[in-house]
Amino acid sequence: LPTSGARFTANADPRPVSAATVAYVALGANLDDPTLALTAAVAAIARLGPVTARSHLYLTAPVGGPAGQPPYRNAVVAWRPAPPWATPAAALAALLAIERALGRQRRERWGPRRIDLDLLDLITPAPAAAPPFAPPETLLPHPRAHERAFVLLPWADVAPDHRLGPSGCSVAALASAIDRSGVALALASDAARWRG
Ligand code: PH2
Ligand code: MG
Ligand code: MG
Repeated sequence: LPTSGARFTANADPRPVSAATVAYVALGANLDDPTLALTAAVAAIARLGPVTARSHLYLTAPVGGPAGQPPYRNAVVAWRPAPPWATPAAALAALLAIERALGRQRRERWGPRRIDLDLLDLITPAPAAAPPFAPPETLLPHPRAHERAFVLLPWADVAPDHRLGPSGCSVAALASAIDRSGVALALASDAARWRG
């Protein structure tokens, strides 16, 4: 991936052409038809910039939340948000809008949901200055990603060498060290619907 900062075109247009922004999005669902929800979410995300990689589909035991909720489907995609979505705040707003369009209803924290789209990280070649006070949702990388096998395993499918923070561990290293009980590849029939 290009990381060398702004490039300049050789033509007459003097405006800088910034190298692509890359975002990683975690998808989760455990109500109705979770695989359909994840597939629909990827289609919606792809309308706002190319989805360049998608992980395997995982079947995962719920972590936290009320007892007895159904198992989750989880996945991670790499996304190149087009301007104006190529900032953390705009990408997050776009993902929340897609959640709402797909029928997400927020009842209780970590409760069952039709779709959950979490921005794991967003890498911009020339990042804008960080706002001095950012709400927790915009903290990147996502503050709980490194402790969740249902995030790290699919993330390692699409971006094993991505590092969480400038001097942080790679996604692959974190994934290989985490307890992966409760996280399995989805069955083939389910995975085939995800691959499309
Ligand atoms: N999301 C949560 C809380 N618990 N458990 C699994 N297995 N998968 C999730 O996506 C998930 C969860 C909060 O967003
Ligand atoms: Mg979540
Ligand atoms: Mg969420």
